[in-house]
Amino acid sequence: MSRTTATSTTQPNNAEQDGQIQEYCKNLLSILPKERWYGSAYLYKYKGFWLGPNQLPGLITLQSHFQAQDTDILLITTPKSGTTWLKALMFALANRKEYPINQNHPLLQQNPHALVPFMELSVSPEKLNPADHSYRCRQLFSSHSPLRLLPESVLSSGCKIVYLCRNIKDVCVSYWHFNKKLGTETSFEEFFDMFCKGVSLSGPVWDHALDYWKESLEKPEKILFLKYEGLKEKPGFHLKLLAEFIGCLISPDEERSGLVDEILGLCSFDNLRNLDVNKYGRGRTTGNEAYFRKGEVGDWKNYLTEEMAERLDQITAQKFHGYGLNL
Ligand code: PAP
Repeated sequence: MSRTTATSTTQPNNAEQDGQIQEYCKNLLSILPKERWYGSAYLYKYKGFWLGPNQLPGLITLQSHFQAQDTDILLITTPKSGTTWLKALMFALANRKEYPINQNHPLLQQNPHALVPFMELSVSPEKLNPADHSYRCRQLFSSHSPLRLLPESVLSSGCKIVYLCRNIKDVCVSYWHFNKKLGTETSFEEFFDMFCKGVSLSGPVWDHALDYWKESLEKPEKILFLKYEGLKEKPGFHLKLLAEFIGCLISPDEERSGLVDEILGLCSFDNLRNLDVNKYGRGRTTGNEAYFRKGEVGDWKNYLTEEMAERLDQITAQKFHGYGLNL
């Protein structure tokens, strides 16, 4: 099957193969270790990572169907690390010729998740909204996939990966708030405990980041490893770095005309949060407003006790010891 599987439809002649994959995944989910996540949802432990009931079949389907191209760009994050922001920035940056930054920009009418959907959640045709296609950049994909579960062609092709992660304590706090929007009744203490044990979508969050970190050190031309805090601190610098990494440099003319500030302004937390589509629109699982809470660095201080912060810091220090990574 061609790579269009992830962006458009599944070819009919592959229906049988898809049926087999579905059956395989159904059996797999019935035997994998599982943990309660939110509401009636479970996470399933597969090859060391906790995955959702739609995410796992999606990733397995992609492994057999997705053929990455050298020109593809894959945005990978641990959940609640700034995915929405990265999608907005990259959509605006990579598509600036097709969609100049003006009053008609797609980001003013669509949530970034609709413009750059998660590839593992877009593989079945019925989940795709054909209306979105006119906006979709054919090159940009996104995923929460652990490195080891990516389709083989992503690693063997020239496809580039931008990886974004975030301070673990802020991720934990952001995640609990997000799950509350999804309807979880789990207390913060219970959630914190699960998170520390590594149980969160695509978790353990440390293992997710570490695998990409190590790979980025070996292949810096393949993986650009970024931190949310760095993006917040020096957004202009990072936007230019992103442009350079994906091979669409911001020209001196563009720079003089203010492109960097225009993109940053368009994608800023305040601008996106106040758009009607993000205030009142709905995504796959929740209202779009759930993706725009505070957008701050260090909000964990308002939620974690000293002991909790210490516990997370200890796990982080242990997991990253000797690798030169700090979150
Ligand atoms: P996802 O992985 O489920 O898609 P993601 O976008 O990573 O979610 O997480 C949302 C976080 O990014 C929120 O953080 P908070 O809970 O600490 O507030 C959200 O506020 C923040 N965020 C969303 N958009 C932006 C933006 N444009 N700039 C900075 N932060 C943002």
